[in-house]
Amino acid sequence: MKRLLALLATAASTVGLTVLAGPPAQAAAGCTVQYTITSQWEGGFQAGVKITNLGDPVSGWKLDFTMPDAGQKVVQGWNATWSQSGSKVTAGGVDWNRTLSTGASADLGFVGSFTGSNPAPTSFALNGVTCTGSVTDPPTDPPATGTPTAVNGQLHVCGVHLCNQYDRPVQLRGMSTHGIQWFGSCYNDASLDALAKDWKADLLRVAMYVQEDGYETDPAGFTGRVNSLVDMAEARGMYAVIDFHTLTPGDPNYNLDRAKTFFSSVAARNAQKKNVIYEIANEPNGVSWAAVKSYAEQVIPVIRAADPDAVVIVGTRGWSSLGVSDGANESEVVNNPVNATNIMYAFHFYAASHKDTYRAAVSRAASQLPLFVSEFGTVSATGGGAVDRSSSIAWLDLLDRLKIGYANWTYSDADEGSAAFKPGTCAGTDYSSSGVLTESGALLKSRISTADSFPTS
Ligand code: IDC
Repeated sequence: MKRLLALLATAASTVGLTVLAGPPAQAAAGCTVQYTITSQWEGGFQAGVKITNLGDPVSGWKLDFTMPDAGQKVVQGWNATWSQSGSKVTAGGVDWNRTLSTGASADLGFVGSFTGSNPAPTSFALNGVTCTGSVTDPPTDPPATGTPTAVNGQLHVCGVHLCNQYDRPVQLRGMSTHGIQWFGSCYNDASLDALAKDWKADLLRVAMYVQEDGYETDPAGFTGRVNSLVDMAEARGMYAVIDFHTLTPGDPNYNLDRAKTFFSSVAARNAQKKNVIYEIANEPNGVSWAAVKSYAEQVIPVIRAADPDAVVIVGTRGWSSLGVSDGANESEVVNNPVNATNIMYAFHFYAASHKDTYRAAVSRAASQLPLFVSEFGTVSATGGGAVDRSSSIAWLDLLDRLKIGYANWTYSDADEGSAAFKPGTCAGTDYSSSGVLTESGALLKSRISTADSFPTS
């Protein structure tokens, strides 16, 4: 129930929202509608609309709903006739789905554009009968056998490791998105297929910036976009790290209220899924460990209330360097850990900038703290410059040896050395050939695509 209320409170932000109507007497009428933003990019999006008829059979139907934001427009739809007048959208049944027996569904969808925010519509009417009522969890798709999530199931922290459903340590290897507010077009079915099948990645980190035109400008739209990427990773058997990408300002407490709102929503919505890991603050900087710990101890309970068993990653001081970039070290965390269980601490590095001192800190800390490298680059800390091959390889060898999971910055075509794809790649459809990879992308693909050896007993 708590979950339902949380979802209702953020209904406008929820994708995969299902609305139920109780059938009146006489001709039974009622419906559920599930509206899912399946992908979103700058100014555009794709939505799936699933109608289920709960009433008497119909031999023709019209679905009406209102776009919440004046700038939202249907551009082109499928599996229905689509029209829009002002903010009112009407979809009508076509030959192959005009007849809906009781319990039958029709799947339609459209490509849309938007100018301001892109919230999901909250109310739908089928043949004039409003579909209102309770909100239920979105369906969870069982992952294909043999995929990382199918083999490992729900993860948990065991000692200093991340463990799978057999309580055995696993190392997850994958990629981080770039800021989804800028590179949304890079995350689509083709690119995620390539990540799962060609790269054989175990995880996708979803970097949702909070500032820099990110979450704070459109909480509902970004929440929906993150949820849809969680679903896309789940469908391919990959874990999804939901990264609340705080960066500037460096004090995560600046975003404490936003974090509580965001995580209560995504944790409720994704509670039944086994593929979600929550990363509550990307890179605290210019702030004490005590302040970061205080933030964590306020945000983690919000997640636990909705999704009790998920692993949470806590950022560390000095841009998630365990304090090293601020002249401290891991002892400040070891001596004053976050008061919570089933958590890991983030360590981030950029191979051309962070070398032996940082590797020494990780080597020491790894026997005392559960660590997760939720972001690293092969280049300098600016995200640009040349790939430092020898430092990158030294780091990756160390992480493999210590069984520390990682996500590389970035699975994108940004015009900077850290991007895995050459500029322009995301405007096309090829994410698989070697010709689209940068030097960094080729190095990471070669490391990530080697066989996993996940223990199964
Ligand atoms: C960088 C991006 C760059 C963007 C900049 C500012 O690569 O395109 O202009 O952020 O938002 C981090 C951060 C990550 C940085 C990355 C490289 O988590 O957001 O991305 N980096 O500078 N920490 C260390 C390096």
